[in-house]
Amino acid sequence: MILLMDTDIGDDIDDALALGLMLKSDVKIAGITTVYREAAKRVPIAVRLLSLAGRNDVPVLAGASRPLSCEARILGALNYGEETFEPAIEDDGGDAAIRFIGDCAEKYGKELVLLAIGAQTNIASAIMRYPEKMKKAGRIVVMGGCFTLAHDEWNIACDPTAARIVLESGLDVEYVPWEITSRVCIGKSNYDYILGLMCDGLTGALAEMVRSWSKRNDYIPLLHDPLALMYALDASFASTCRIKAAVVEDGLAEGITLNLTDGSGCNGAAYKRPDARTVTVINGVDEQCAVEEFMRKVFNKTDVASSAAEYGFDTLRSL
Ligand SMILES: [Ca+2]
Repeated sequence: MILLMDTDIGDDIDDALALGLMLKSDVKIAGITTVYREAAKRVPIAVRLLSLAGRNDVPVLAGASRPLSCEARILGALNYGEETFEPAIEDDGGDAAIRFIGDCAEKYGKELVLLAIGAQTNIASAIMRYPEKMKKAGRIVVMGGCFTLAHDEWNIACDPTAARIVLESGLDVEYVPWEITSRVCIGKSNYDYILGLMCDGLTGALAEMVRSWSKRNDYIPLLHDPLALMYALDASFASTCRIKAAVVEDGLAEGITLNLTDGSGCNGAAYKRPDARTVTVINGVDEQCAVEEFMRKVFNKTDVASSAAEYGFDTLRSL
């Protein structure tokens, strides 16, 4: 397996945490591409974390800032990592990053796992521009979608057209959806532990980014993107099911992912969608196990002060 992470690092803190987890995991890394508004400004944040891990060999490319189908939802500053914004990276509209994704698919073939933890603009663009190369790729693991509620999950809603193109691509697409990831919270005691962590290197930089992010956000980090990485690394980490799914690209339900397994849409939408595709969706994970593994690997925290009760989770659920 060799991973290519496509990320909107710089908004929610979970991308930085996923990158930290990837750097502390024993996995080959093909490269990192950034996506969504201010894609070029996201690059130095990733470069800094790679550098602290001694991984200057990993290429980082600025992808597309503009979605295929709509305007970027937020304008203005990113949420953390300002100290890394200079020097500015040239913004080529994502051309080099999209070409890089296609080239990696050709070079690594089925070994390549594309980890899509932002809007899917770059990956959809690569599928459109380099269809023959992209057919050679292995899995596409997407953090995104919601298949039990009529909820326009962020990564899908930021570029519904891109999400539709990826879903309909015929490639091996697996979804780690919002209704599962949003229940994997690090918990108050782990959060306080990270906020108080003063150390050097990658771990210290991640703690500093969490502190910077925490000044603008009043909720405890959820491990959306790290969970997608954990599943990409070890599919036995979560239970899965196969469903028929579609993306609503426009109109009032724009950005909603439909579960059409029963023919009507069990997340409340009675759509007939000939464009539905059968995809793999995570439908259960041991949240406490995920949080503990994350804290151990990324923040070297071996004593587990948190409890399942603190997270407020049930354990498994089914679609
Ligand atoms: Ca993300």
